Amino acid sequence: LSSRASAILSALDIPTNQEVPGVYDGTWGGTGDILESVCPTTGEVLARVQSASPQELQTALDKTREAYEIIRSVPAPRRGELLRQIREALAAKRDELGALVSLEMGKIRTEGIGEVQEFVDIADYAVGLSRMMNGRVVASERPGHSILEIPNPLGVVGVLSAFNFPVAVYGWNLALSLAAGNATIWKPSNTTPLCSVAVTKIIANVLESNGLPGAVAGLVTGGRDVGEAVVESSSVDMVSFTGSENVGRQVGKVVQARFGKVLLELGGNNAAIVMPDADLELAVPAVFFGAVGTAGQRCTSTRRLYLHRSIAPEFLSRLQALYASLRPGDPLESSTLLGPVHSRAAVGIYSSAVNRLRNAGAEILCGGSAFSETDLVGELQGGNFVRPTIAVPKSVDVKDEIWKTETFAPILTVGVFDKLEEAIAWNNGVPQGLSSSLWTRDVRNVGKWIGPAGSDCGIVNVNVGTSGAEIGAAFGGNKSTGWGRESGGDAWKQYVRWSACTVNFSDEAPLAQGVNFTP
Ligand code: UN1
Repeated sequence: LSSRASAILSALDIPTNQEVPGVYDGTWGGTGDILESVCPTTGEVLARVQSASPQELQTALDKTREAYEIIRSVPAPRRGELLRQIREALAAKRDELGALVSLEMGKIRTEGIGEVQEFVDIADYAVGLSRMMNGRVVASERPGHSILEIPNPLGVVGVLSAFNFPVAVYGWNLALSLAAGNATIWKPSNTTPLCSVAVTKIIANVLESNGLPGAVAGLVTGGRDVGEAVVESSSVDMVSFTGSENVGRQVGKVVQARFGKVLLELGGNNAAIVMPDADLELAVPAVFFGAVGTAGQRCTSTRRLYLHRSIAPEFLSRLQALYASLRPGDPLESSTLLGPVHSRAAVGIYSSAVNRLRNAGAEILCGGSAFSETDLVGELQGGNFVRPTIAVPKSVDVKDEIWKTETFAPILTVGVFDKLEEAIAWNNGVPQGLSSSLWTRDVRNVGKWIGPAGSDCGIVNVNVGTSGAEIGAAFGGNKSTGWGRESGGDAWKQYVRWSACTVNFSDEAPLAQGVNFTP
């Protein structure tokens, strides 16, 4: 193992040069298939992770259920105290974990650390929430009666997370789920197992030192079969899935068929709209970050750019100047803005999307090809680097593949409009509905954009890019994005089972609606 990698793994107590146990249910194990964790920057194999066998998965599910029966009776503010300790433990390893995210996922250092910060933030939020997950008392129509709405714990929450946010998305789920009194079983992406092992170790330490079963926050690494088993298991009360629309559609069907609860965070095909009165000093860098940050691999990445005709040439020339400054680099170097895409497969997805644009007659303003080995120096030659691309198709037809498909790569597709209404129709005309962004200084445009005839996305920003949401508001999207909400806002309400309790304190037992049933 390179010294670069082994320093990062050692700092997080992950064994180097031997197989890494990838299953935790109170004890560590893993006798299933071996998952190779491959560094997207160099191609180096970072570790061989022992995933869950079918038998181990079953045991982990059983132990998670037992752990639920313990954690559900721990008072919510005590669960908040656990979250406070988890928050402290994560913050103490912020840089180390952030570096592991960069190493294994490929995002640049500041974003890797930012992702750990997102977990710290949601843990803070959940500490407060643990004293505020209030139900209510509803007025009864019957004398001497009270109606209580009580948020009780739900059970076992299965979290299936994607490679692109290997820490934060689990964090959003774990924090709310634990505050609500649930046990969680995590099936991370099979290409980022080390991040999940490192995070689980930190949380397990806190649970164990508080005398609680580690299976309150269990981990089962593995491939598709492990994910399917979690989704199909009737002992998983809610499945929270982040990933593609295709897999999400399957997950939704399977969980619905067994009447489980499901929370879906699927594709984004996010647009930024720039009006003639926008402050380009702000808008150009924001679009640059939205489209190129994380090498275009956020659900919230800016994929479509709709420019008003009057500012389009100036906007594009300023944006191209920023693109021209990009150099591929090691995401662990602080000067790097462009890291690799996560996998070889992602390079293929990028290349076919660029070809599709070319075949449709789009003008490629910059980028347009993956970096070949000869373009790269030293150990980066083994990495998955692609050139961020700006493409201008001949016209905008949001029913066309080139506009309506999410490509998880740094490709920005540009269209020119004359009227805001036209741009809003384009924004809304695709199947996905995650994030959207309007750039304007005219309050009348803002009113249109955030109102009933405005953006139909879950995230509707003004003078703020499509990506990089804070944890305080509910995060999620509509339509084929799956309608799920995670993180802040009212998202916690999905992690509980609501009990409507009518209690009679009186000496009479009247029926509702004045019904008389006396013989
Ligand atoms: C994702 O891409 O799956 O808003 C999550 C953002 C981040 C989270 C993205 N806070 O870009």
